Amino acid sequence: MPRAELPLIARARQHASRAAIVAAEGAFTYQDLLEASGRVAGCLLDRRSDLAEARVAFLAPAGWHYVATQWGIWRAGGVAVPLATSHPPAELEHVIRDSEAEIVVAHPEFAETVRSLDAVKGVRLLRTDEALAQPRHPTPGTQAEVDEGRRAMIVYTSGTTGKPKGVVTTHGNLRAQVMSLVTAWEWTADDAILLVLPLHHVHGIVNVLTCALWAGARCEMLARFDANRVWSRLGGGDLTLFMAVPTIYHKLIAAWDTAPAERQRSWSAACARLRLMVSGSAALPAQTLERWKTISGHTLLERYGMTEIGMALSNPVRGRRRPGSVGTPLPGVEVRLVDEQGGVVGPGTAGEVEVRGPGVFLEYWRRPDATTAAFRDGWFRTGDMAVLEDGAYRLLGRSSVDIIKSGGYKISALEIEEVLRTYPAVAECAVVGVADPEWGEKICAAVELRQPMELSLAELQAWAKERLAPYKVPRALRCVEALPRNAMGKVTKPEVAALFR
Ligand code: MLC
Ligand code: AMP
Repeated sequence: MPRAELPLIARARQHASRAAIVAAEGAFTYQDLLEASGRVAGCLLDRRSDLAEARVAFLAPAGWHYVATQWGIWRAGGVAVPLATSHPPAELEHVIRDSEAEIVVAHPEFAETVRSLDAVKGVRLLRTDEALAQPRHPTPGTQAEVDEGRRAMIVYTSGTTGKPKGVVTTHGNLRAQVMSLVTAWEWTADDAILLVLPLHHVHGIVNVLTCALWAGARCEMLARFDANRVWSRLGGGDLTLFMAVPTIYHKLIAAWDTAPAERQRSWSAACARLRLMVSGSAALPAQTLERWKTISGHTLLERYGMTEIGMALSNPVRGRRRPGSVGTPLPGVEVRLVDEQGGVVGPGTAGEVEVRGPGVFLEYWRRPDATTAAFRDGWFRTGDMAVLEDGAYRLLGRSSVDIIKSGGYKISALEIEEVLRTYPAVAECAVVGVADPEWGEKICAAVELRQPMELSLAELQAWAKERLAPYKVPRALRCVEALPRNAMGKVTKPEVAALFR
């Protein structure tokens, strides 16, 4: 047995013959995963004994190669930096450069995309199929000795300052985040979950994939969300858990509505056999909650979390789930509400949510000032406003108008504005999120044009698609002579939003 094995790996040995992953590539046991990730680790190490926290960026669709690579990076002592399959080159370049990746691993489907990036010059490039095919590392330790305090992962997330920042979590942070959810949501090795979320954010990585593998459960992975495929798997009747963002439930409801009556009945009956269905990453509209209950028999369990902290608040698995509430602190998580001066406020008074506990991240990568600013007396400042009512928290929105949530993705209005300002016809612009029943918020851009130039939404979208992830591309455009401004000349976002209503 190798020394100081990570708990996730050590636990997998106890479930060796059980099914771990079902994906496009086939079905794989925990033993398969241990062997494959050992081969990847050996390949990454390439005769070194420890990657010593070198960053390894990897780009693979949700599936077998993704998981074997992620575990291989961890076992080799590297820091896993997941890249988004939906991102255009400009965004991939930012993550690879900012994380100072030493190695980039790409699934064959994405090998060409990665090879053509400027950011990979001088970086070691590998293909997942090559890494997985390597013979076992000759020494008994196919892994480095990894202390739990070491960095494990960097996930990029948008903030109020321009480009996305890298959120660094240690192995200990990840373990705390996972154990909290495994306890609260009563995960066992008999669970089976369908993963439909992207694997460059914590909802998919931690709540679904890593919790499942920690518990010895089965994780079935779809490379991308497709409402009819999801329904047909939910209809299979052998899953126990499902987790998604509100937009996905909205899309599943729309697909159910258009299905023939007989299929609706069989989907609904099979869905009712799951033991738990969870919603999070954005506010769950009351209407979605109600419709889903009628269709599936499930009152969705709504919870609240963030890349920097994992999950913090949750409605109960047993007991009443309150619509509009995100429940109470999860095991091991401390939550308080504070006013603008940092004073703790009591029940019934709105305040900013602050969180403390072993799941809270280590730092923003290479941004010590941002890290310092994100904490107050050891508490992480979320930027979300909430109120405590009858012992449970209700979220009231974000303290910054420049943070948008669309389709469950956190998006910085400032980042989009910076990109749009480089378009030749755009003299000045303001981006806002406008409430939308399907997406939560829709990205809308108001633009002052350079005269006599013109701009249509289709032109702007075609141009933006090359530079921004699909969910950051504006969905509505208003060309205005002058953006609304206050007496100080600052653009007033509520008035900009009013242009789209
Ligand atoms: C895509 N489209 C959008 C859009 N995104 N339109 C409006 N707003 C958006 N945000 C459009 C596309 O342009 C395209 O249009 C069509 O929708 C289909 O695009 P797609 O990319 O194929 O979309 P789809 O796969 O259906 O994506 C929807 C989704 C996806 C909900 C499955 O957004 C998703 O996976 N979201 C989950 C994000 C997530 O995991 N967040 C968690 C972050 S962690 P056209 O015209 O070209 O057809 C976190 C912490 C926590 O938040 O608490 O969990
Ligand atoms: P991210 O930075 O992508 O991890 O997104 C975290 C943000 O998602 C939080 O700060 C909240 O604003 C939002 N969020 C997560 N869960 C919920 C929820 N249940 N209701 C409302 N907002 C949520």
